[in-house]
Amino acid sequence: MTHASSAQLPFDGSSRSDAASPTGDADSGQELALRPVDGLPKWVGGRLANLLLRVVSMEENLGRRLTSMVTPITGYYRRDRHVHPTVDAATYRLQITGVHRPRAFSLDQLKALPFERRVLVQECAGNGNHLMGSAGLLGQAVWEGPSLKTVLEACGGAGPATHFAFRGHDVLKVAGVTLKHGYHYGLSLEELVRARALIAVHMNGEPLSRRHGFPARLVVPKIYSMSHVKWLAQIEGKTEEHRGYHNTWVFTNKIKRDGRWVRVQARWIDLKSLITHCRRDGDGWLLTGVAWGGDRPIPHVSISCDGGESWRDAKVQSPAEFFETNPDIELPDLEGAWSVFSYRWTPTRGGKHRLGCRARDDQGTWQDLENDPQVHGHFNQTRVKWRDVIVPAPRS
Ligand SMILES: Nc1nc2c(c(=O)[nH]1)N[C@H]1C(S)=C(S)[C@@H](COP(=O)(O)O)O[C@H]1N2
Ligand SMILES: [Mo]
Repeated sequence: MTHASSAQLPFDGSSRSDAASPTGDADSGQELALRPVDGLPKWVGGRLANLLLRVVSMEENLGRRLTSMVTPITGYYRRDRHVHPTVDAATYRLQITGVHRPRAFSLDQLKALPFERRVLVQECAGNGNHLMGSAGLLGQAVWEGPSLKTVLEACGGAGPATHFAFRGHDVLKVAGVTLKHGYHYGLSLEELVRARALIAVHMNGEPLSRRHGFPARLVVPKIYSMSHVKWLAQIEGKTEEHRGYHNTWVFTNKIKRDGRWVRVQARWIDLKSLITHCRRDGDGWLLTGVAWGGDRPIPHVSISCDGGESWRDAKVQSPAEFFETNPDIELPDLEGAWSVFSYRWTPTRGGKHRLGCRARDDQGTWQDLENDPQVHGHFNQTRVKWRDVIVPAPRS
């Protein structure tokens, strides 16, 4: 159990991704833009799209950063409700209520508990939805901090609590009047145990930045990040489900069951993949990207460069393979981490091509090609994300 060892991690893994390149010269030049086929209309250019996202307090991760095992903090996606509180580390307290022995933790007390060190996909539940198409609301960082289990044990256990609500310090007050209460989200104890949730105080070996929830946030591996409450102020043990607004209304889909549409909450991250780069590689192109599936390892990714008519195998590197080839790094817990993939492509003609990737998990389940017609909503959209590229005429 170390607190500082992750400082040696190759956080800017940009050079790492080339380890997967057959020729190794993928970084040497040209890169083609990958244009989402779904989502915002084409006339909404990249800048305008980013501006529109800012209006709802959302910043996407740039594709560039999503090829390596660890996504750099600068530019890491962000999503919240416009309020970024400045929390004083010296007076910070994390209140735990509704448990066996309710108590408060100072930041130092949290830091004195044994840490876990985990690398995992963090993804907004609305990532890659049909409205936006861009799919940049995800990243993979190294998180460190005490597990929720450790924190609860320091309170003598969960006591009567079967559910927990997590509340943030992002209260909006104007002239002493509360205009907005802090963000809150609830999960059952069973879900939190299954996910092995943690109270993160470090991201990529550094104290959390303000935008990512300084000084402490909840991180729930394999569950969508609406539950990863930033600027964590309170953990409230409850004897029934938390029926907050974000749980009940916001992050929900409608699913058709026995002929009736019922509302269900976004929860576990499903099987997905994304091509993030198309770079010059000798006389062809190197496609690279990431593939993930909650707790399911992804040993296989197929690529189509013709809009789905034919599929070929990509070369996949599992997170374990990546970290094992970096012997100076202490192996983190990798449950819920993505695989990276690469595929060398030599198109026979120039012009527009439609690229897609499709992950298959270790049980043989394939990522969806289409949206399920029995599901309506913006969350957990798993189907293949098509991208158009304009390729220059092949060199002869
Ligand atoms: N306190 C607080 N926590 C929050 C939110 C928020 O608005 N306030 N937004 C949630 C949502 S919807 C997402 S997707 C993640 C984004 O985490 P990030 O901004 O660190 O990437 O934070 C979650 N935690
Ligand atoms: Mo989100």
